[in-house]
Amino acid sequence: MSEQALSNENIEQIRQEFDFFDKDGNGQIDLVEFIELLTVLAPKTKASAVEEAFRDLDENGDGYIDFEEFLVWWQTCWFTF
Ligand SMILES: [Ca+2]
Ligand SMILES: [Ca+2]
Repeated sequence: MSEQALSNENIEQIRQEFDFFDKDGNGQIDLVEFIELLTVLAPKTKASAVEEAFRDLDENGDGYIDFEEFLVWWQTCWFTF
């Protein structure tokens, strides 16, 4: 997807973050896991904003964030919170 913008090391690092927040290890971050993630990354984020961000992230609308969706978000959006 955006491999030219990220080195393999960066992707590896993001993968580790993803795995860390994917508590049950099913390869997807659900809303509960996402809330925990945001609580760490952006403690002041409001619950309503978290849910909105989750919907933004979940591009294919299946109710889970997979690694591809996470990667896009990591590069573009998370620091705007
Ligand atoms: Ca999970
Ligand atoms: Ca999804």
